[in-house]
Amino acid sequence: PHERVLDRGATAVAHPNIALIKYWGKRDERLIIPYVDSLSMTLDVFPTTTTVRLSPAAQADSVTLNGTPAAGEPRQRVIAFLDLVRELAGRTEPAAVETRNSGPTGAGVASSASGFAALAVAGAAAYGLDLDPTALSRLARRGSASAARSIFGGFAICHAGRGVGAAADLGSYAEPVPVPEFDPALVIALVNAGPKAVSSRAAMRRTVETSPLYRSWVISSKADLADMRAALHRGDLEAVGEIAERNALGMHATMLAARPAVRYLSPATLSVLDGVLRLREDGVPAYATMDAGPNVKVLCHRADAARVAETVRGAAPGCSVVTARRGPGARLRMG
Ligand code: 2P0
Repeated sequence: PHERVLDRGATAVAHPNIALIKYWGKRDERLIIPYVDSLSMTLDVFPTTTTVRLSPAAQADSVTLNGTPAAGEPRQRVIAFLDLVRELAGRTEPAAVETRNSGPTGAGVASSASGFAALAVAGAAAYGLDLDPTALSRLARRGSASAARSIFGGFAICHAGRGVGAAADLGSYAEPVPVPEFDPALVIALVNAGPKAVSSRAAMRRTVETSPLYRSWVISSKADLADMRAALHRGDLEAVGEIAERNALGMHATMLAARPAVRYLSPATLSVLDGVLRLREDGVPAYATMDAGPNVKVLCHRADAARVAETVRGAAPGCSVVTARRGPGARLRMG
């Protein structure tokens, strides 16, 4: 089996996840340790497929993103991640990485979550590391904290961990939140699928360093998480949605208060939010969440998804709408 891995490499598929309780801000930038716990739903759309092939004869790693050689920051992040995998595996060979996103890249639809989850699974397999899901999640976190959650399907909680250094690293990983009966829809309104103006990494740093609202959000986020866990276990979509919406708006408020302000929300975002309010006034439970970009994800019952999608389209003409539901965890693709 080892020879086959060398020949054909290892291919993994991972899906993005959307946080209902957000991660925003790192207390350790090198180890990527979040300030807050987060909780997400892994989606069944926009998978990333990544192949890692060892190339012992090459001088350096090569990285291809959607068929084009990667350069600059994205390439550096993949190489730094491979260095970490090699260190864990006690190996030194360079690798060729080929990755494909079926969704938009860098647009606040969690391409780094699916990307680093797929790279963790494929990289570990290619270098012969035998890691359990917890260790894979911890490893994926070193690429992007949100990637720790995409190792798992359905709902997952990512622990921020305690302490510093090795203790923090050990304690910061995701695990499933088993609520098999809870199977809502997430209607994604892509109001702008282009890459974001400010990377979430830079925006988080600025928020932590300059926003007077950041500490309050961290405190309220703890309460939101406790409420969210209870609501999920009850299968209470209205409570889950309400908590997710307030947590996301609070996160954006911390960014708006940063100096200078980080504003990801656009006029089209606000139009969709108005549409979501109208749906609720009409008795349709629908709740919005937004990440590091203007796109809106609307949580609703699956039976209401078509109505929600129609409202969203009307609110932001020209946007593309994709309806997702809970999806699978990251896995190796055989053959
Ligand atoms: C999340 N986001 O919980 C939050 C909410 C965006 C808003 O995680 O710096 O790509 O690589 O750890 O995970 C996006 O940031 O950031 C993100 P890094 P990541 O989904």
